[in-house]
Amino acid sequence: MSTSLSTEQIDHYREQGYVVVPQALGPDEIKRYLSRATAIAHGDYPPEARRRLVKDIRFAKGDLPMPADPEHALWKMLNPDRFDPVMAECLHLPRVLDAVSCLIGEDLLAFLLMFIYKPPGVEDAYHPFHQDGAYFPFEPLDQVAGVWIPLDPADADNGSLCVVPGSHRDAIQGHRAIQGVNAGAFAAPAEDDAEAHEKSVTFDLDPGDCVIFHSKLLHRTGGNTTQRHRRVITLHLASARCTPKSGGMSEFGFNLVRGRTYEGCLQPAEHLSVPLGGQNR
Ligand SMILES: O=C(O)CCC(=O)C(=O)O
Repeated sequence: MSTSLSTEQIDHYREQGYVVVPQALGPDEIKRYLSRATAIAHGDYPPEARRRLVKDIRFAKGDLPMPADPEHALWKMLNPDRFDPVMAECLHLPRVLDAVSCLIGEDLLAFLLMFIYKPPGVEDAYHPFHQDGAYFPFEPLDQVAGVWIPLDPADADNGSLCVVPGSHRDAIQGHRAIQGVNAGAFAAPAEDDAEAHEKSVTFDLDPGDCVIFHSKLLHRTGGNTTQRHRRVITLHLASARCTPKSGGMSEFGFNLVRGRTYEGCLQPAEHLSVPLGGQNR
């Protein structure tokens, strides 16, 4: 068992549904992933990866003029590990895996890596309250955690992560689409609940800090009222003891990143992520 989290941190996760791990990434790693993301945003990717670069809805629909810098128009890179070996390293960040293994066990499947932007100056680019577990057809959700790692200083003004402590004990709520919000960013009823907003906590984070949160925890991010970037790496991890509730698992592309698999449980998808250092660009 990894001992990277203290008993107090583990208890905090169990009670509140999240824990903050300061400086999970160092300055060199931050620089490496930021500069790689910038290169990708400026066109350094294979043609088949184009659909994985998703613009913020306001730029995609032409409601806002395209900024001079294409990186300022992006909402996210979806599973960049599937086309880029540098981004694929983010599935294996050692301090992140050490910490997550203290919470959901030593056998870990990583899935749904995203590099998410909050475009500078786009004040209404909010992502409403939701529970990630609403998207996941496997169980138990207590054995699934998300990680959110800003690579820029993140605060309430540029769209940092905001959570409702303790909400991971609630059931998964019905989620719905909201007009004007990025496609697929569904909202839980809590988005319209003043009490949920009052109870919520917004993190002030330094680059490289990591929030690990339970897959049922209600969370959201606000818009970016600043001209600063807010770029984050997000990743989800499931215990390899989780079992599928239905078919259609292949879209998740599980990667075994620690430990072993179990018969009848979630299985890694072969050859989805490019091998580390294994591709010429
Ligand atoms: O970083 C963001 O803006 C939102 C991330 C998030 O909550 C998600 O992708 O589920």
